[in-house]
Amino acid sequence: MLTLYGCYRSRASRPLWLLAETGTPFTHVPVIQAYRLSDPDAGGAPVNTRSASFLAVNPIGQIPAMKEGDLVLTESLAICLHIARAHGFALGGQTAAEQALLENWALFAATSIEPHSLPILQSKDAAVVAAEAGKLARGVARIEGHLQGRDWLLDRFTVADIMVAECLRYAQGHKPLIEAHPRAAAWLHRCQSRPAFRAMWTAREAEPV
Ligand SMILES: N[C@@H](CCC(=O)N[C@@H](CS)C(=O)NCC(=O)O)C(=O)O
Repeated sequence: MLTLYGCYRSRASRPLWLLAETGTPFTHVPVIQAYRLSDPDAGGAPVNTRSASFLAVNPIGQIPAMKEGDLVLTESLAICLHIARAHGFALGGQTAAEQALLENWALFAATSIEPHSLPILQSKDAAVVAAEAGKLARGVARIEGHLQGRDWLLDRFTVADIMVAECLRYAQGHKPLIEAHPRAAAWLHRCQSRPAFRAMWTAREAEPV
Protein backbone atom coordinates (compact mmCIF):
# COMPACT_ATOMS: atom_id res chain seq x y z
CA MET A 1 0.00 0.00 0.00
CA LEU A 2 1.25 3.46 -0.93
CA THR A 3 1.50 6.04 1.87
CA LEU A 4 1.43 9.73 1.00
CA TYR A 5 2.66 12.22 3.61
CA GLY A 6 1.54 15.84 3.37
CA CYS A 7 -1.55 17.98 3.85
CA TYR A 8 -3.52 19.29 0.87
CA ARG A 9 -2.35 22.88 1.43
CA SER A 10 1.14 22.04 0.20
CA ARG A 11 2.92 20.57 -2.83
CA ALA A 12 1.27 17.29 -1.78
CA SER A 13 -1.67 18.62 -3.83
CA ARG A 14 0.19 17.36 -6.91
CA PRO A 15 0.30 13.65 -6.05
CA LEU A 16 -3.08 13.92 -4.26
CA TRP A 17 -4.69 15.18 -7.48
CA LEU A 18 -2.98 12.40 -9.43
CA LEU A 19 -4.09 9.75 -6.91
CA ALA A 20 -7.67 11.02 -7.29
CA GLU A 21 -7.30 10.62 -11.06
CA THR A 22 -5.97 7.06 -10.83
CA GLY A 23 -8.21 5.87 -7.99
CA THR A 24 -5.20 4.15 -6.41
CA PRO A 25 -5.86 3.09 -2.81
CA PHE A 26 -3.45 4.83 -0.45
CA THR A 27 -2.93 5.80 3.17
CA HIS A 28 -2.87 9.55 3.71
CA VAL A 29 -0.80 11.01 6.56
CA PRO A 30 -1.66 14.75 6.45
CA VAL A 31 1.66 16.05 7.80
CA ILE A 32 1.49 19.87 8.13
CA GLN A 33 4.31 22.41 7.69
CA ALA A 34 5.91 23.14 11.09
CA TYR A 35 6.05 26.87 10.31
CA ARG A 36 2.23 26.95 10.23
CA LEU A 37 2.00 25.87 13.88
CA SER A 38 2.59 28.17 16.84
CA ASP A 39 4.36 25.38 18.77
CA PRO A 40 5.20 22.43 16.48
CA ASP A 41 7.06 20.67 19.32
CA ALA A 42 4.16 20.82 21.82
CA GLY A 43 2.80 17.50 23.05
CA GLY A 44 -0.59 17.79 21.35
CA ALA A 45 0.72 19.30 18.08
CA PRO A 46 -0.35 17.51 14.89
CA VAL A 47 2.26 15.49 13.01
CA ASN A 48 4.35 18.13 11.28
CA THR A 49 7.54 18.53 9.28
CA ARG A 50 9.56 18.66 12.53
CA SER A 51 8.00 15.57 14.09
CA ALA A 52 10.45 12.73 14.72
CA SER A 53 8.06 10.27 13.05
CA PHE A 54 8.11 12.32 9.84
CA LEU A 55 11.84 13.11 9.92
CA ALA A 56 12.37 9.35 9.96
CA VAL A 57 10.65 9.30 6.53
CA ASN A 58 12.14 12.50 5.09
CA PRO A 59 15.16 13.78 7.00
CA ILE A 60 15.01 17.12 5.14
CA GLY A 61 11.61 17.74 6.80
CA GLN A 62 9.56 18.72 3.76
CA ILE A 63 6.27 17.51 2.35
CA PRO A 64 5.23 15.65 0.32
CA ALA A 65 6.94 12.32 0.84
CA MET A 66 5.84 8.88 -0.27
CA LYS A 67 6.53 5.33 0.79
CA GLU A 68 5.60 2.24 -1.17
CA GLY A 69 7.19 -0.97 0.05
CA ASP A 70 10.90 -0.18 0.35
CA LEU A 71 10.67 2.79 -1.99
CA VAL A 72 10.80 6.25 -0.35
CA LEU A 73 10.49 9.39 -2.49
CA THR A 74 10.76 12.96 -1.20
CA GLU A 75 10.23 15.20 -4.24
CA SER A 76 6.66 15.99 -5.33
CA LEU A 77 7.34 15.66 -9.06
CA ALA A 78 9.34 12.43 -8.66
CA ILE A 79 6.40 11.08 -6.63
CA CYS A 80 4.03 12.07 -9.46
CA LEU A 81 6.22 10.41 -12.09
CA HIS A 82 6.41 7.23 -10.01
CA ILE A 83 2.65 7.06 -9.38
CA ALA A 84 1.93 7.67 -13.06
CA ARG A 85 4.40 4.97 -14.12
CA ALA A 86 3.30 2.41 -11.53
CA HIS A 87 -0.44 3.11 -11.25
CA GLY A 88 -1.34 5.69 -13.87
CA PHE A 89 -2.14 3.62 -16.97
CA ALA A 90 -2.75 6.24 -19.71
CA LEU A 91 -1.69 9.05 -17.34
CA GLY A 92 1.86 7.71 -17.52
CA GLY A 93 4.23 7.16 -20.43
CA GLN A 94 3.43 4.28 -22.75
CA THR A 95 6.80 4.31 -24.54
CA ALA A 96 10.37 5.29 -23.67
CA ALA A 97 9.90 8.47 -25.73
CA GLU A 98 6.73 9.41 -23.82
CA GLN A 99 8.47 8.71 -20.52
CA ALA A 100 11.27 11.04 -21.59
CA LEU A 101 8.72 13.72 -22.49
CA LEU A 102 7.05 13.41 -19.06
CA GLU A 103 10.43 13.82 -17.39
CA ASN A 104 11.13 16.82 -19.60
CA TRP A 105 7.85 18.46 -18.52
CA ALA A 106 8.60 17.68 -14.86
CA LEU A 107 11.97 19.42 -15.05
CA PHE A 108 10.44 22.28 -17.02
CA ALA A 109 7.81 22.73 -14.27
CA ALA A 110 10.50 22.66 -11.57
CA THR A 111 12.97 25.00 -13.25
CA SER A 112 11.10 27.30 -15.66
CA ILE A 113 7.75 27.66 -13.88
CA GLU A 114 7.83 27.16 -10.10
CA PRO A 115 10.84 29.39 -9.27
CA HIS A 116 8.95 32.36 -10.79
CA SER A 117 5.31 31.46 -10.06
CA LEU A 118 5.82 30.99 -6.31
CA PRO A 119 7.23 34.49 -5.66
CA ILE A 120 4.29 35.92 -7.63
CA LEU A 121 1.97 34.26 -5.11
CA GLN A 122 4.04 35.04 -2.04
CA SER A 123 5.63 38.45 -2.58
CA LYS A 124 3.95 41.68 -1.53
CA ASP A 125 6.56 43.71 -3.42
CA ALA A 126 5.14 44.88 -6.77
CA ALA A 127 8.62 45.19 -8.27
CA VAL A 128 9.45 41.58 -7.37
CA VAL A 129 6.12 40.36 -8.78
CA ALA A 130 6.69 42.30 -12.04
CA ALA A 131 10.23 40.94 -12.41
CA GLU A 132 9.14 37.35 -11.76
CA ALA A 133 6.17 37.69 -14.14
CA GLY A 134 8.64 38.84 -16.81
CA LYS A 135 10.77 35.73 -16.26
CA LEU A 136 7.75 33.41 -16.06
CA ALA A 137 6.44 34.73 -19.38
CA ARG A 138 9.08 32.70 -21.23
CA GLY A 139 7.80 29.45 -19.72
CA VAL A 140 4.15 30.36 -20.24
CA ALA A 141 4.87 31.32 -23.86
CA ARG A 142 6.45 27.88 -24.28
CA ILE A 143 3.18 26.26 -23.06
CA GLU A 144 1.13 28.61 -25.25
CA GLY A 145 3.08 27.67 -28.38
CA HIS A 146 3.02 23.97 -27.56
CA LEU A 147 -0.77 23.98 -27.16
CA GLN A 148 -1.31 25.17 -30.72
CA GLY A 149 -3.64 22.45 -32.09
CA ARG A 150 -3.50 20.42 -28.83
CA ASP A 151 -5.70 20.15 -25.74
CA TRP A 152 -2.99 18.62 -23.51
CA LEU A 153 0.80 18.63 -23.24
CA LEU A 154 0.98 15.10 -24.72
CA ASP A 155 -1.68 13.67 -27.04
CA ARG A 156 -3.98 13.05 -24.03
CA PHE A 157 -4.28 14.19 -20.40
CA THR A 158 -1.25 12.88 -18.47
CA VAL A 159 0.77 13.51 -15.36
CA ALA A 160 2.60 16.21 -17.35
CA ASP A 161 -0.54 18.36 -17.26
CA ILE A 162 -0.84 17.90 -13.49
CA MET A 163 2.80 18.76 -12.78
CA VAL A 164 2.92 21.87 -14.98
CA ALA A 165 -0.61 23.09 -14.11
CA GLU A 166 0.06 22.78 -10.37
CA CYS A 167 3.31 24.75 -10.64
CA LEU A 168 1.65 27.43 -12.79
CA ARG A 169 -1.37 27.68 -10.46
CA TYR A 170 0.63 29.88 -8.04
CA ALA A 171 0.74 32.61 -10.72
CA GLN A 172 -2.87 32.24 -11.82
CA GLY A 173 -3.85 35.41 -9.97
CA HIS A 174 -1.55 37.46 -12.22
CA LYS A 175 -4.26 38.33 -14.74
CA PRO A 176 -2.13 40.22 -17.32
CA LEU A 177 0.25 37.27 -17.65
CA ILE A 178 -2.49 34.66 -17.91
CA GLU A 179 -4.71 36.71 -20.22
CA ALA A 180 -1.80 37.30 -22.61
CA HIS A 181 -1.68 33.52 -23.16
CA PRO A 182 -5.24 32.40 -24.02
CA ARG A 183 -4.40 28.79 -24.97
CA ALA A 184 -2.47 28.29 -21.73
CA ALA A 185 -5.35 29.89 -19.80
CA ALA A 186 -7.93 27.62 -21.46
CA TRP A 187 -5.73 24.56 -20.79
CA LEU A 188 -5.40 25.53 -17.11
CA HIS A 189 -9.17 25.83 -16.93
CA ARG A 190 -9.56 22.40 -18.61
CA CYS A 191 -7.16 20.84 -16.10
CA GLN A 192 -8.91 22.43 -13.15
CA SER A 193 -12.38 21.42 -14.39
CA ARG A 194 -11.54 17.74 -14.04
CA PRO A 195 -13.49 15.95 -11.28
CA ALA A 196 -10.25 14.72 -9.67
CA PHE A 197 -8.87 18.27 -9.45
CA ARG A 198 -12.20 19.49 -8.01
CA ALA A 199 -12.12 16.68 -5.41
CA MET A 200 -8.55 17.61 -4.45
CA TRP A 201 -9.51 21.28 -4.24
CA THR A 202 -12.56 20.59 -2.05
CA ALA A 203 -10.37 18.62 0.36
CA ARG A 204 -7.81 21.43 0.32
CA GLU A 205 -10.44 24.07 1.08
CA ALA A 206 -11.69 21.95 4.00
CA GLU A 207 -8.25 22.18 5.68
CA PRO A 208 -7.53 25.07 8.05
CA VAL A 209 -5.57 27.89 6.39
N1 LIG B 1 11.16 20.40 -4.05
C1 LIG B 1 10.27 19.93 -3.01
C2 LIG B 1 9.86 21.11 -2.15
C3 LIG B 1 9.04 20.66 -0.94
C4 LIG B 1 8.65 21.82 -0.04
O1 LIG B 1 9.27 22.90 -0.02
N2 LIG B 1 7.57 21.60 0.73
C5 LIG B 1 7.09 22.60 1.64
C6 LIG B 1 5.55 22.58 1.65
S1 LIG B 1 4.83 22.93 0.10
C7 LIG B 1 7.53 22.25 3.04
O2 LIG B 1 7.49 21.11 3.43
N3 LIG B 1 7.95 23.25 3.80
C8 LIG B 1 8.32 23.06 5.17
C9 LIG B 1 9.72 23.44 5.40
O3 LIG B 1 10.47 23.66 4.44
O4 LIG B 1 10.08 23.50 6.57
C10 LIG B 1 9.06 19.23 -3.67
O5 LIG B 1 8.64 19.68 -4.75
O6 LIG B 1 8.56 18.26 -3.10
